[in-house]
Amino acid sequence: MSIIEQWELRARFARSLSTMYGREVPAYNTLVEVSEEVNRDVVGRDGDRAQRLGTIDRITAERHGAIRVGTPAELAQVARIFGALGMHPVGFYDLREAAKSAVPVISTAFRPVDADELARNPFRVFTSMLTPADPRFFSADLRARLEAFLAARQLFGPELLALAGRAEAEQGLPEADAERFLELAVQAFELSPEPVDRAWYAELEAVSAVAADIGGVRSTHINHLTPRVLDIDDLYRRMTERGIEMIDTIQGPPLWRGPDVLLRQTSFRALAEPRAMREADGRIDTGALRVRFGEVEARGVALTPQGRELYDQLLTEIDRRLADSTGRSRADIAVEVWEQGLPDTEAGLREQELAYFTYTVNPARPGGVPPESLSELVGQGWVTATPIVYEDFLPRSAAGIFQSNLSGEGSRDTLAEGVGYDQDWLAAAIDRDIRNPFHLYAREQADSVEAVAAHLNLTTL
Ligand code: OOG
Ligand code: NI
Repeated sequence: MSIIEQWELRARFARSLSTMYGREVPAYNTLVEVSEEVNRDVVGRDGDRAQRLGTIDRITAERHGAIRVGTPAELAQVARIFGALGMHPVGFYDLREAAKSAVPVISTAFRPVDADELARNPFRVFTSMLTPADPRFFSADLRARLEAFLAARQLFGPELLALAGRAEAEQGLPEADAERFLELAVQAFELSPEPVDRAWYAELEAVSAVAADIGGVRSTHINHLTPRVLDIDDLYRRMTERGIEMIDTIQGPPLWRGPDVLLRQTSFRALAEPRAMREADGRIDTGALRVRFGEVEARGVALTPQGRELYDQLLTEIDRRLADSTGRSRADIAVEVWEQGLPDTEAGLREQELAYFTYTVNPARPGGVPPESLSELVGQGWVTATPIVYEDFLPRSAAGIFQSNLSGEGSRDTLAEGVGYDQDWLAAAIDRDIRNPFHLYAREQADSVEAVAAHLNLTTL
């Protein structure tokens, strides 16, 4: 019997989710359309250079989603569904600590981890879990009612979870089961028509709009789905020209003359969607909630821990200069700081070990005895270095993206002590390892160096 493998389940899931989300949030379709236009234009203009960080086929299909759940048990179930799709938890993000816009959640990203799996379909989901035990956000009384509410709901049915378990154990499913699994999985992330209890929602919203979105309803839903674009500045202009109001900035590194690093993202603000509301007297009204929005992103090369440290220093430096300056734009200052602080070529990033690359032996290499360092091998045409694309997220842009649907400031008690909820706690709660993104990139780079060394008979690389 033929088995639908996990990568294909993942690709199909991403496609079905995209169709469903486009039906629910038509502006998402506009974003996808404009992204495809921009990508076609960039490939037309720059050819192969445009595909240095992924083939156009990969990029056209590439999406990330965001979902939010309420409890460790729910997160463990989500992990099982994503596990079926060959997606594993990578990285830990604590959005409670964000300076400007703290949100009572901790997060990880589910994604493929092997290079060939990423090349087949890189679908990833930024997944957040509410932190009701954090007294900076929730009083003991609210926490107790919230936890009781969450314990009484069921986001994922037994049939879906059983199929997910099987798909993960058997690394795929037969066609009929695969279809059923995908149908149930997509359904689980649709917006529910069930009325929202207005008073309960409002009580949570006073703490945080994200808390209300998660704990104010008895179901979950996909919060946004993000296409990847090759020129995000161009996309921003074109969306604005179409009359879609974007957030003020593109988050992450500035547009500058050097290589794209990490991740740049932007979004439009959440749109009001009609939702049935249950009033205090039991009457059902039509209300509206601003929850879901559109986001788009451009991806660059993955940075090493040293590179990331430098990146964080540069961000701090931008903030410092911005505070000291009068009237200069953040974008201007960012470019200046970048040009002073970061090598403006891939070779520079490589030689200072600021970014990750894979290495392959050049079929048209010179003859004779190869030099014994990677940088000479690349410099003399023996070996080609290709940047490894950043597959993860950035806490600071994530905090900014959460802002896209924060209706109000919410409230956080800045005097109370935060509690627990660190990466080990999260891993134990879902009983799965949470991988360190740096290790994944470093392993990919090291494997390629080893293959080069074996091929060229170099023992010292
Ligand atoms: C997730 C926000 C983070 C990103 O791209 O950084 C995110 C959310 O709004 O649930 O998706
Ligand atoms: Ni996102």
